[in-house]
Amino acid sequence: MTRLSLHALAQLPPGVDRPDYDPSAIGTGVVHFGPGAFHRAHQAAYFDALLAHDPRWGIAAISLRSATTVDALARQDGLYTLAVLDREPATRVIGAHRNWIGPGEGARVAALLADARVRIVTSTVTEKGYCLAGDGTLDMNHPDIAADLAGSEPRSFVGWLVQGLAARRAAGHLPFTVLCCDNLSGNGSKLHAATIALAREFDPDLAAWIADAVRFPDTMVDSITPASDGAFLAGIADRIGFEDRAAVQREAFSQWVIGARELGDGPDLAAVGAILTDDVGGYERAKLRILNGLHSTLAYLGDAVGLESVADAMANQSLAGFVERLALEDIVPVLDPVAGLDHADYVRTVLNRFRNPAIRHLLSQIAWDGSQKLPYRLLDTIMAARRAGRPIDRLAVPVAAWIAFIARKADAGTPIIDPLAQTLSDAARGASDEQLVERLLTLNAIFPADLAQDDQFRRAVTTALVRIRAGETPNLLAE
Ligand code: CS2
Repeated sequence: MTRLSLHALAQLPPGVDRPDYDPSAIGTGVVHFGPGAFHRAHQAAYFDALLAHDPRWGIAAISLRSATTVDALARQDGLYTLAVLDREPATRVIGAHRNWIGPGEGARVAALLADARVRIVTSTVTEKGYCLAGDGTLDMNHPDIAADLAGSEPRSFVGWLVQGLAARRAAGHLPFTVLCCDNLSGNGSKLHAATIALAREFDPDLAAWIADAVRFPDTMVDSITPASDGAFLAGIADRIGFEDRAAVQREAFSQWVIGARELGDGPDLAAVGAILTDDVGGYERAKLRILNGLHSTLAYLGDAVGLESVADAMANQSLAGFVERLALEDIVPVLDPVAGLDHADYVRTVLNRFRNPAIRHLLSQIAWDGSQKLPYRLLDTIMAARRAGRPIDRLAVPVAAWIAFIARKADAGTPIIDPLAQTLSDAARGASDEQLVERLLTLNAIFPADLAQDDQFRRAVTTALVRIRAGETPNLLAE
C-alpha cells in the first residue's frame, strides 16, 4: 500500500480533513523534543490549527534516542493522521512538522536551537527524561548529566537547552521560551531550575541570564492518547487509503493550560484554544492528582484483578465505585480551591472520559514508569492528607497495589518498564509483604523520607498489601 505523503493529500477520501495550509511552505518556529504519540496528538494539533492563519509555527521534531517516529515522518513528508475516537469521531491529517531529526544528528539540533526564528521549545520526554532526583532538582549523578558535563555534544534534553541558550546568548538573539509538556507538578519551574543548575557548571553568567531572561511557564496538558497498535494502524490504512506508520488516536477532549499571560512574540496559542493564565498550579494539581492519580489506581488495581483497559476497569462496578470515592472523599478535600474549577464536576467529567467506549486505553501502558509517576499522582495527596490530619487508608491502597504489581512482575520474571526496573525487581523478588514495604518505601528516589518513616503510612500500606497479595482485592474495593 502507498505511504501517506504530500502527493496523497489530494486523494484522501471525503470525511478525512487535511491541512488548511500548504505543509511544504511553512516555517520552523517550534522545536519539539520527544515526538511520541502524545505530542503528535496534542501540541501538534494546536500548531496545526494555528498554521492555517500563521505559517511561522511549523515544528521540528527531535528524537534523541529512537529513530522510529522520525523515520516514519521522513517517509511521509512529515504527515500523519490524527483519529479522534469519541462519541463524534473525526479523522484529520496533520502537516505541522517541517523537520524530523533522529539520533546522531546533533549538528542539526544545534543549528535549530540557535536559529532566531525558533521562538518556542516544547518537550514530551516523559517524567524520567528530565534527569531529576527524588526532590525534583537536577540529579547531577544521572549518567546523562554526567555525560553532558564531560562531553562536547549534549546527551540529555536539559543539556541541549543549556547549549542552545548559550548559542543564542553568544549570538545576541532573544532566548526561546520553553514549554514542558510532561505530567510533573510545577513542570516549567522544575525544568527552569534544572537548566540553571546545569548551566552554572559551565558558566555562572549564562546561568544568571537563564534565570532572568528565559521563560519556562508551567503547563498542564491533557488528552487521553492510547498508544498506536497494529490494529489501530491497520484501521487507519483502511480509512484513508494510504499506509501511515505515524498515525495517532486520542479522545475529543483536549486541554493545554499555560502559566503565562502571553507568549511575547511567540505563537498565539490562545487563538487556537490554549488557556493562558497566571493560575496554572491549581489546574495542574487537579489534573495530576485526580485524572492521573485515578489512572494509576485503575492500572495497578485493575491489573490485580485481571482487567486490561481503562474502559474495562470502569465497567467493573466495585473498582469504578472505589476510584470515585477515592477522588471525592480523599483527593478533592486536600486540593486548594481554584477559581473557575469545580473539583467535584471535574471528577465526574474525568470518570466519564474514562468510560469512553470508542477508546481502548491499556492499563499496562499507564502502569509504566510507576516510580516516576507515583510521587506527583498519589504521594503528594497522601502528604497533604497527613498534614491535614485526614485518614489515608484508602489512599494507601493504590500505593500497595503498585508494590504488589512490582512483586508480581519480579516473581514471574516479566520485564518491568521503569527507569528503576533493576532496583525494583532486585528489591521485590521473593520478598515477604513486610520486606516489600520495608525495601520499597526506603527508595528515596520515590518516597520522601518523612513519608517513608511515617508509621501510619507504613501500617496503611502494609495492611492493604497483605490483603491484595492474599487475593482479597475485590473485598478491599467494596469497602
Ligand atoms: C496516563 C496519561 O499513561 C499514563 O500514565 O495517565 O498519559 C494520561 O492519559 C494523560 O496524562 C491524559 O492527559
